[in-house]
Amino acid sequence: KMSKDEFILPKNFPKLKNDTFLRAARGEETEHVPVWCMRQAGRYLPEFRESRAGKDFFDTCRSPEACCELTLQPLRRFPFDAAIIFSDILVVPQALGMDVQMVAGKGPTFPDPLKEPEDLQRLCPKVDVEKELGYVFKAITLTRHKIEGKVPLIGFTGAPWTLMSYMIEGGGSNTHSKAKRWLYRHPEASHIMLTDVIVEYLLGQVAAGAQALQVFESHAGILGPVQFKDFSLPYLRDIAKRVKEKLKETGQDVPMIVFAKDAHYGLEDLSQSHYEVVGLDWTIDPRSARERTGGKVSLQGNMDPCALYAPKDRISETVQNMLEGFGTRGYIANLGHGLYPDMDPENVGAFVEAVHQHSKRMIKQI
Ligand code: 1CP
Repeated sequence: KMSKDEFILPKNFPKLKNDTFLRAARGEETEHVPVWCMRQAGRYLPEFRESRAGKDFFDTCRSPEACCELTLQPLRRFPFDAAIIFSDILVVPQALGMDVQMVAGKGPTFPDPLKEPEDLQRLCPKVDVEKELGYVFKAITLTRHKIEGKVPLIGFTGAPWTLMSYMIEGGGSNTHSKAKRWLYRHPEASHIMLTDVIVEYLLGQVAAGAQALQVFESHAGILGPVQFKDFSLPYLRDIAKRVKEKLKETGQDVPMIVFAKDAHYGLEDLSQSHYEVVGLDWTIDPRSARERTGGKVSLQGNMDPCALYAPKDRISETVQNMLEGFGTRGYIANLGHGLYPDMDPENVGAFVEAVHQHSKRMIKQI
């Protein structure tokens, strides 16, 4: 039995028992298609709502024990093939010195967002990532111990454009017109230096025990192809390239996933951007995604989350079609975006089971 102190050191981790997710990320053979869900640790689970009740969201993010418990909850219910650490992309703007609060019924809110390029001077020019985000690293280390090698643990970050858009917009938005106004009015002040912090943050997560990394460019879709090429793609590439180079120096190899939501036009480019896996939203047809990425990467996604509102037999049918579209090799099943709070956990279970059952059968027949 380990003492409490040993759980905080990123060494002597339990041996990984199910590496299906990691093999699929690298395009290797598997016995079944691995599956996990974005927002699998979330409000659709009653035990999640109970754990979170009455507690501030970012206080929860700062507690390694709470993050560990929330990360493990979905694994107790469903045979997911990966876990994602409970945290949020907005801890990075906080580390840069911005105030971010989670307002009930409204979502993340920046009381004092960036309004003009002068405001960039408010951002901390040289973030001490270990000091500001060390609590995430501690959560990862503790969780990697407590997960007992059941499945790999995924670390994550928001991409520069998505983070910048929140920092300007001040919260969620339908039009993102404040953030886009900034891009059109101040293109020269739109290349704000988030990449260094993000690279260091991802490397810190790996050092702490993360076994894969996902970069969320959740607001890619509101950019057109031209702005995507200017303000998103170069940073996505730079991040993966720099993280990979650094890891290589120490002989480490951690698969990276890029999820640029609604970025149809960027699919070819994304498949040549140093990521092993490209995550897809549900508006992309699996077969055409395969054609356009030409076997260069593994694919992840992309069932419409709302398909989980259907009865279980229809979920199973939808999964079957999705598997036939993607094929079973170099594929990680997931939703095209996160689970919603009103979803029935039983249907999430049906989704996971359908992926495993259908894919096992399909792989045996090959
Ligand atoms: O109190 C609560 O529980 C609030 C709901 C919630 C949760 C469960 C928020 C607020 N964040 C999270 C956790 C979270 N966020 C995780 C870990 C859990 C898991 O995935 O299993 C992850 C990976 C994120 C990442 C995240 N946060 C993204 C990228 C993914 C995506 O959805 O595109 C984004 C955009 C955010 C911002 C955010 N945090 C929370 C909300 C409601 C939002 C979206 C706000 C908006 O734009 O309207």
